Amino acid sequence: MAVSDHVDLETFMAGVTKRNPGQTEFIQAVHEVAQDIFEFMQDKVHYHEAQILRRMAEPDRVISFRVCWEDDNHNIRVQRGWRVQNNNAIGPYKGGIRFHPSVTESVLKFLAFEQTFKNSLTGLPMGGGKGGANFNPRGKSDAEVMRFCQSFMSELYRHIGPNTDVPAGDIGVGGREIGYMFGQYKRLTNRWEGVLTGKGQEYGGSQMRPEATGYGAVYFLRNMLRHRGMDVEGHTAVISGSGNVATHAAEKITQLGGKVLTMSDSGGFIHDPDGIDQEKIDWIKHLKTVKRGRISEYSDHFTNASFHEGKRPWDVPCDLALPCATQNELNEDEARELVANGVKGVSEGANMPTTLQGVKIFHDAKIMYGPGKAANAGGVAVSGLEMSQNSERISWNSERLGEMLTDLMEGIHGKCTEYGEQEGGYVDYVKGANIAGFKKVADAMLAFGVV
Ligand code: NDP
Ligand code: 2IT
Repeated sequence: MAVSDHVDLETFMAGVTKRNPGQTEFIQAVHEVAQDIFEFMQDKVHYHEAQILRRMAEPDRVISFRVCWEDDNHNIRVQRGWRVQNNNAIGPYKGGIRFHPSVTESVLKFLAFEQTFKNSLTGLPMGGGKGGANFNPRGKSDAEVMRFCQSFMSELYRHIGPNTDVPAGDIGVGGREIGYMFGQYKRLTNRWEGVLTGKGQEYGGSQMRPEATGYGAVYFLRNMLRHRGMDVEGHTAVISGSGNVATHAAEKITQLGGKVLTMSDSGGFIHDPDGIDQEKIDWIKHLKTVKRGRISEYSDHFTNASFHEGKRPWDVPCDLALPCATQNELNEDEARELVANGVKGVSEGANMPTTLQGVKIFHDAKIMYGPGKAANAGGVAVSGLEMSQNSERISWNSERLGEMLTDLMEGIHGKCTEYGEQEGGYVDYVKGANIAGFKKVADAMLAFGVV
């Protein structure tokens, strides 16, 4: 069959849209990838014939289940849980679990799809998956969170395993939740095995895993800057979010001599013109993980800072921007504002935080823009190393893991430049990440025939 007989991008996307009605986030994520892959596949008839992209955009399976739990007032509560197993061509399904009221099947399908490319980019043998529930941990007691996690795992445990599917944390799922879920898995199966990553250090967790996503996003940013003869030192950074990724990104920016100006949560952002140094970052970590408070409390404590209720931080002038909260948190107008204020580099700690139109603004302005699937891959990469350590029944030290993380991020940057470097030296990191991530999975799928 001639290449010209195959569907074009528009027809392909019309099919995706028709088959996934109302799933806007999933359609957005597929669209972003398909734009680059259709260009890449133009002269590669075997990918078209094998319908590779169509198969990647159809999850291997979507498991949906009821999660019942009892709150502290003895009310029976019902949530919906999911695990989306997108693709296991190159390794067991791997990807986080998100507990947030905004979780839908569309959100988890987009995340599992993105994860497939991200995990491929790491070079480690991991397929793509994602899970979660529309459960809001905010304001819940530890006992309520424990009961929810146990109930969630009472169904999930049938679908996962160290060689099948290895979940980890994401929004609303940190060390506490992983502990409760691992405990329940172990109780149900009577097996101690590396079925989750992001575990505590006492029970098989890896050094550097808590830091890996945020640190990795800054290493990726540093790689982009160095590629253009610049560095992090002396630059100001605007960061959104105040969770695991945001606080560790802030920590690494500070360690490398940059100055962090903002952090946020869903209530608004704080702006500290003096810079958010290590002591203040430690204060935020305590606020968020121990007190489980709100970022607005920062400006009550550090009185030089201001709190901007209901706002996002993108109009604060900066050299570097790191969206580290959630999807579609940086739109076209905000991208334009960042460019107008002279932003040099954008590195996405979050998954798909910039809208498609926002990405276009960055590209048109030739801003260094590292998409989440490349920039935040350090987290899942160290998860992959946690799996290796669990299999070997050994623990590596943080120095070794820190070096491996910097090497992994450099490797991902190299793959992006290999496929994304344009005439004149500008690197289209989206294209580079999409093509490099696609190629490995696609070639594995070709090897398997029609399955
Ligand atoms: P956390 O739960 O630790 O923190 C999430 C942060 O984002 C909180 O400050 C939260 O504020 C904020 N946030 C969440 N949802 C929204 C929203 N709808 N609007 C505004 N703010 C919001 O999660 P992580 O730090 O782990 O995850 C942050 C991002 O990084 C996500 O996109 C995740 O997918 C991505 N990521 C995480 C990895 C990891 O290893 N943890 C790996 C790779 C990517 P609030 O408390 O008000 O909800
Ligand atoms: O989006 C992500 O890469 C994560 N939430 C981490 C996944 C993992 O398996 O560590």
